[in-house]
Amino acid sequence: MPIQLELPNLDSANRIFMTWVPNRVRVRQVDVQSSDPDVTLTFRNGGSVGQFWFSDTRATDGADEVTVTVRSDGTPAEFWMAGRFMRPSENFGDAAIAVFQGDTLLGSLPAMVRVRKNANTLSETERDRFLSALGVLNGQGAGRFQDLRAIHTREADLEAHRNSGFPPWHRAYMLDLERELQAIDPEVSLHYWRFDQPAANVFSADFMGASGIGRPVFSAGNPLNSWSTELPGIRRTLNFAPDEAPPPIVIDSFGRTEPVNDEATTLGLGGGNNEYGVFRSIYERNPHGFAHVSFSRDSDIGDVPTAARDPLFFMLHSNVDRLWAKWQWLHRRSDRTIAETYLQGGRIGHNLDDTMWPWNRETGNGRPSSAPGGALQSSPLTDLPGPSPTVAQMIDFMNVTGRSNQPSGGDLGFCYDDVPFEIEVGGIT
Ligand SMILES: [Cu+2]
Repeated sequence: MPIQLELPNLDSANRIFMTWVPNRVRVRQVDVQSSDPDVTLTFRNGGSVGQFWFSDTRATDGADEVTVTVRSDGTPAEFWMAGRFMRPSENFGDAAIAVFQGDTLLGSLPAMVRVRKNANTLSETERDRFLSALGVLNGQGAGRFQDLRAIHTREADLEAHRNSGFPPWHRAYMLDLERELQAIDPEVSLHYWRFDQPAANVFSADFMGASGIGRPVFSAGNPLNSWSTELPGIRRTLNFAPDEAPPPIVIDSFGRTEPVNDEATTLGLGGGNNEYGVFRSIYERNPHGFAHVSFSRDSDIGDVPTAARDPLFFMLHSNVDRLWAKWQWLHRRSDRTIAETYLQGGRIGHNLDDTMWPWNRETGNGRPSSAPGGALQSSPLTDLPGPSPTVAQMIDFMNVTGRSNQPSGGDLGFCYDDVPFEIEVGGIT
């Protein structure tokens, strides 16, 4: 009675990776003899750290196990499963799907519940894995990271900023980097820097660098110690102590200041109707812009053409993306057909069905003169959003509307540790 499982979440080495997003699992008997009986199987958590839930249907949440009858005529049984919110993995294999027939364990499939986490709370293993993948990607300045830097330029400023497409464009950009890191080490995620909280572990010599004048200070074994781009090293001076959150930002020549918007403030942006356009215009300036200038003026991260030299930039933008994701979840703003979910930007690249530069490889006609890096890599787990993503495809990144067959999103294979998957009312289940 051989059993075959069909899971959508296998990487190229047949390893299972999941997020909070439910996935359909099909189970069938193969090589069936005419005398074989139907079998009843139970699937449950077999891991110690990463945990799953199981359900008969696509749902927001489920139980610790599911039991299905697998017919001997070869027709598949199916169920749904996802990583259990707040129970992510730290390493591959600390989650597992255990398969039982009655009380007999037939087998256990190692897996990982892989999500983007608060960088300040990572284990040393998670932190070091992230750093070493970054080091490989950068290749002493000669690696694929060059393309990722070359995307974020003055010439491309209006593709990425100052308009409606700012959040989706950067979501694609972060996904591009994360997929490159995962191609090096599939256990890595693009963890985020919560710039509204103290993050002493982030600003340490073993991670993004301890405070220094002009340059952060790294421990000898840190891959960032030998970081190199157009210039050797990273130029960055903190305007705050490493164990403090960034201070208020000076906003005018009179020295008046305005605090960096904290998470609660950001989640409340959008006016009474929680409109995207209102949210975006404030959020792009504060906290996003304010976080960028929480450093002295000669820091790479404070200026568009140099910001992406500093790997902290990507952890800053992972948090900017997380804030949009959390706002979307809180206000049910994942359905592109709801007017408040997105405001058409007018300019090319900022409307729902526009493709985004550089992944669309378009140059000239209002686009920049070159398109470094080219098409978006697919992940071993999904072909979505495809090589040339549209703005709309970035919106429903967890497929909470269940409209993955329409040009509106689909499970893009990443999640945030504190943003749950929740089916939106009115979505298709
Ligand atoms: Cu940017």
